[in-house]
Amino acid sequence: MIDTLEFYNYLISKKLDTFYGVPDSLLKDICACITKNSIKEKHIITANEGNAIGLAAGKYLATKIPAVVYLQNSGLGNTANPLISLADEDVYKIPMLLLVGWRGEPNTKDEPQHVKQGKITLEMLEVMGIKHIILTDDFKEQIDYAYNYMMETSKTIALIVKKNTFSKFSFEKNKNVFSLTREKALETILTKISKESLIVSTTGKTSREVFEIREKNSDSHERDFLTVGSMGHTSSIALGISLSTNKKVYCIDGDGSLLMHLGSLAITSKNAKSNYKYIVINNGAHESVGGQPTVAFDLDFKNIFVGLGFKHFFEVSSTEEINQKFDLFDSSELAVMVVNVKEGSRDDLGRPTTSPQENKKQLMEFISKSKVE
Ligand SMILES: Cc1ncc(C[n+]2csc(CCOP(=O)(O)OP(=O)(O)O)c2C)c(N)n1
Repeated sequence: MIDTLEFYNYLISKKLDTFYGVPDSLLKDICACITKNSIKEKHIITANEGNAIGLAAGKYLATKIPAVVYLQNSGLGNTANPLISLADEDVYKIPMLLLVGWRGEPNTKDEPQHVKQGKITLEMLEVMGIKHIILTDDFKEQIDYAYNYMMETSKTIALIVKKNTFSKFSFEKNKNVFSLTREKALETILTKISKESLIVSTTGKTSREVFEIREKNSDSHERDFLTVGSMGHTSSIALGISLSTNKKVYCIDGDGSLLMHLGSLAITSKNAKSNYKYIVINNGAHESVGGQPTVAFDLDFKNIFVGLGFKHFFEVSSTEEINQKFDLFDSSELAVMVVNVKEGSRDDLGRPTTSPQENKKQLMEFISKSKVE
């Protein structure tokens, strides 16, 4: 196991002191260490992983020093375009050090959405012409090697991080002012949604909680689409469904997920019918992967949503407010409800026990069954 602070300090000693990225559960401790020790200008938690590659390119152009870009391997797809068409040796040839959390590593147990990505992670990097090193306790030699490689070749290199690579590192999170939990908010919202309607919930613990609330209430899962992977695309999946059914479709997004592909919401507002309902559970954090902050609490969501073309905006922070405002939200066209919650979740929160394909089958049967009726 690598001492997290020692790893961080070694990077700093090589002048690799600028960090951009999207947090990952396998990188939780190193992300916490970076957040605690880096000044604002040297660490930016980005909207998506491509955003981080762009920043790293800019940093190199201005300083000749590569930046460190951290990401879960799920985010490799988001990096592919700027890595291939910007940083690649056939284009601008801009080096950066990637720190990639290896979810779904072959022969380890992981969730279904990580299995394929885990299998093809090294291959994807190879196809993109990116050398990779599996990070081990010999991290100092590995960082030396990566540093010299970047300096000599001006190419990008990746350090691959397996599960349990870094030692525990905790940081004092900025507590937000809200007292409602995400699970309680979801529980309240779910009671308000008719049994004829559909739910598309976002990546991470939100979908896990939706699943568990259904189990607790002995409800079926046939009305829910759990977006276990493809972070940031929940609103688009919901839009796609809503355009082809008359049922109401409630998208339950997270702040990190909504920020990841914010532009999609402009397309949503222009194309959604009155059956599309958008709910954001806002805890100002990437809570599912360690609680690193997003910029959500610094934003003016009302103006953002109105500017994007949504017609009605509701903001709530308690179960009472959800109960008071839900009916109006529900009957208003192109409406958004932002639900402010505190961070955190139950320690014993489970995971869906049905597979993604079972979930898909049930949902599709539910949609088609009710079309005939
Ligand atoms: C493309 C991509 N990048 C990173 C991740 C890792 N990841 C899973 S959930 C999550 C945080 C989601 O944050 P938010 O939408 O605010 O929901 P919260 O966890 O706070 O409820 C992240 C970063 C991922 N699954 N996919």
